[in-house]
This record gives sequence, C-alpha cells and structure tokens, in this order.
Amino acid sequence: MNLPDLRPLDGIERALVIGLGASGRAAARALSGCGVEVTMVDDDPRHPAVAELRSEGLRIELGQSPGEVLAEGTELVVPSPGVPEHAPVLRDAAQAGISVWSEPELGMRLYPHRLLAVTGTNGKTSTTELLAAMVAAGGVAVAACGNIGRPLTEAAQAEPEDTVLVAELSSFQLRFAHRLRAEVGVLLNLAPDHLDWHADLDAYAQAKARIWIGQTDQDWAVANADDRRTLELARAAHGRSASFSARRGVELGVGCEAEELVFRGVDGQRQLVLSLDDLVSSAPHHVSNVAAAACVAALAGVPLSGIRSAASSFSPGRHRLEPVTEVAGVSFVDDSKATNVHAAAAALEAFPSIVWIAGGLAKGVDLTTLASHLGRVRHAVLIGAAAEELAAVCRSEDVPVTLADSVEEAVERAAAVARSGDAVVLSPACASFDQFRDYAERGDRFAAAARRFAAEQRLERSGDEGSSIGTGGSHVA
Ligand code: UMA
Repeated sequence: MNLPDLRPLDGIERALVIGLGASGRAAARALSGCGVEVTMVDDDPRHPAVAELRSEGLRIELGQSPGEVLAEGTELVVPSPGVPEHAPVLRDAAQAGISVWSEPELGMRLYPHRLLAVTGTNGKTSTTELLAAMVAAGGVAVAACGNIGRPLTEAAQAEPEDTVLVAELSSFQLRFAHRLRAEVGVLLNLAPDHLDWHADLDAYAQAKARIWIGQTDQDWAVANADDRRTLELARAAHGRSASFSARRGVELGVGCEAEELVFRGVDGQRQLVLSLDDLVSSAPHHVSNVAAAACVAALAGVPLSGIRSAASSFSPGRHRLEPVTEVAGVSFVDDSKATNVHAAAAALEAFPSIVWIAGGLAKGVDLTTLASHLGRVRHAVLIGAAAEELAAVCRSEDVPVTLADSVEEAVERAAAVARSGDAVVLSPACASFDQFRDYAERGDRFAAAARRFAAEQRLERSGDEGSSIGTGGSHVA
C-alpha cells in the first residue's frame, strides 16, 4: 500500500464526507488514515455500512443534516457522486470558502499515479475496460477504477506507485475535480444527460470538460472528431490536442482510413492500428470506443502491437448491448441481460433511433419510469407477460406499439418498421422466465432470428440490385 502524500491536504484537520456508499467509504477511510477527523452523513438512516464504519472509528451522524456538520468547523467536504451540485450544503460550503473535492480528486492528491481518464455520455465503461486491457497487453501494471465500480481512491491507495490507473469518471465526479491531472484524458461524446443533477446542459458539459482540469502541456486532451461539442470543449484544455474518429482520418490521434484504424503521432506518420475486420463487431459505437481507447493508449506510449491484440480480442460481455448483425443500415443489438428498468433505460440512450423489443416478467417493478427514456424509440414491439403494461407506457409517450407472441415474431415485426439508421434493440427491462429458460436463451433466439432475417435480405438484395432496401429512409422489409 502507498504512503499518502499529505502536502495537498494543506493542514486540513476536519472533513465531512457525504454518503456511505463505495465512494464515501473510500474517501473517509483514506482521510481518516491521514489523521483527519472525519464525520460522515447519509440521507439513509438505515444504511447497511453504518456499523462497520463505526467499528473503524469513523464518526457517523445520521440525525444531523450535512449543513449542521458543516457549521462545526469543517475544512473539507467530499460529497458522494450522487449529491447534486445544487445541494444546499455544497452552496453553503462554497460561500464559506470551504473546499469541496470529489473522491477521485482526493485519491489523486493523496496517492499520485499516472492517470488515463475516460469520460463521455455513452460508452465510458466499455472504453475504460478496453483501455485497461490495452495497457495490460503493453506489459504495464494497470488498475481500472472510478465510476466503473472500484473507487479511484481505493485503487490509488492499494496499488503500487507504478501502476497506471485507468479511470472512468462521471460528470458527478468531475464537477468537483480541481487539480486532478490526467496524463491523457478523453471526452468520448456529449449528449444531454443527468440534468436533474446539473443545473443545465452547459453545466453538464463544463463538468465533463474538467477531465482536462489539471493538465499541463505535457499531457494530452483527446476529443471526438465526430462530435463537434467535444472538440469545442477541448479548446480550453491546457493539454496538447489530439482526437479520434470512427469515420475519417485525423491529423493527430486515431482515425479511420479505408476501413483501417490508423494512428498518427506528432511526426504525422501513418501507423496501422488494425483493420476493422479484426474487430469482434463493426458497429459504429464499438469502432468509436476502440478508436478512443487506442488513441489514449498510443499517446500514453502503449506499443501498437499491444493495442491491436487487446482490441481484436475484446468483446463487451455477452447479451450486453451485443451487436448481432447489420443489414441495409439497420443494426440488431442483443441487450437481453437488461432485466430491469435501469439497464434498459441505458440501452435506450445508446442509439440515436431505436426500434425497441421489450417485455417479459416485470417482477412487480414500476415500469412507468421508462416513459422518460423513450425519446429515441420510434416503435416498440412488446412480448411476454408485461407486454400490455409496457404498451400503456409507450402509448403515454406517443410511441407506436406492436404486440408479438414470440421473440422470433418480434424480430420480424421490428424489421418491418425499421429503416436505415435504426437500431433494433432487444432490451427487455424484464426477466425472461415467462417465455425462456433464462436471459441467455432469450438473447440467443433473438440473435438467431436477426441473423436469419439479415441473411434472407442479403440474398434478396444480391438477386435484385434495384430493390429499395438500403436506400436512405427506406424500410428494411
Ligand atoms: N446520498 C446522500 N445524499 C445525497 C445523495 C446520496 O446521503 O444527496 C447517499 C445515499 O443515500 C447513498 C450514498 O450517498 O447511501 C451514495 O451511494 P451511491 O450508491 O449513490 O454511490 P456509491 O456507492 O458511492 O457509488 C459511486 C457511483 N455512484 C453514482 O455515481 C450514483 C458509482 O457509479 C461508482 O461506481 C462508485 O461511486 C465508485 O466510484 C455508479 C453510477 O450509477 C455505477 N454512476 C452513474 C452512471 O454511470 O450513470 C454516474
């Protein structure tokens, strides 16, 4: 375990940690280990971690509001990511000149490491996993951490100094980052999100841009050449500019040229990373994630051979937004593992235009919360026990609905309404047990039906070059 660098604590003696979740626990333990007097608060008076934390000597005030603790001479506040930036305690702290640091900010101050940081609205977790695999394949010790699950502070404290931290950072964690220095920081993309937490879209974007907050001109600020807003935000970064693209070549970074991902470093030389054929999937979001991870890894000095071997063997978990096939501009995606509302909601944010296949056993969960995630759904095809319940949710948002008896029929119905640019996504929001052995069987049957359909379409197309399939805006079938 590392010894903490106490200098950045600047003599802080009393800190307030808000939230007893993974992030708050890591922050409190690190601070307490440095001799800081820590008080923890949580909105949940029955939080399961209370006894354990008290046994470690941490002071937990469940009856007190964060504001009351603040008034007791607090010098530092570390809020859990879930505490919104407009929370009164954070406003009060700012007014009183009390420092507010996110937990990753704290971890990097106390236990400095080389940091490769990933943020963006979508694709953060896959890109972080991929990047960590690339660094490992390059023969360097690496720890994936941050929003991906393991708090950065915990990883930074436990891992040897020469371990590279590859961190997924959310806008919540970045909002209160001040000096956090990422040797390479990438902003994958930007779309409206988390507007209940941030004041508005601009505040969300500015929080994301803090991925580059502590950089010097030795570091790299990487933006997405296919997403103008990320490029605009990167202009204010102190780090050197680089970019990635899944569609075109880039001046410095990783771009896509003639179906190949190509790295161009400061010398502008074209260096092949890999051919798109080497990837498990050529779905645009996967190519984009690979290009981003490869760009960060290459700028961090990982040999291209390591990048290539990690990228070509990487596939996001089975039945987790798994690309199945693509025909006439329509992709088919198996997200059968999304057996609850939260997981399905994530899938519904992952593609610009969706024909959604959903349904199954709702497990007594309130499905109406899905209503606010239907903005990109053009049509819903519903199966299983919860079909009618989901149909009501869809209709409340004016999303057209078709009911189907089986997942095979659902694929047929979905394909009939899909058009170029759509993703047909099986993301059920429900358990599978009413119609299938488990979610894997559901996903496999979806994938088999989608592949059958795509093969039929290709056959038809090769026999009829003049058909309307594949032309912009036309229906697949
Ligand atoms: N709490 C308060 N007051 C508040 C808000 C929260 O007291 O105003 C308390 C809650 O009652 C709870 C605790 O704070 O007891 C927060 O716990 P949590 O479960 O929300 O968070 P952690 O366990 O600390 O997990 C956090 C991240 N959670 C969130 O951002 C909501 C985890 O990301 C992350 O993996 C973990 O730190 C380690 O870094 C999860 C997530 O959903 C996966 N992230 C969002 C996303 O990906 O969309 C951003």
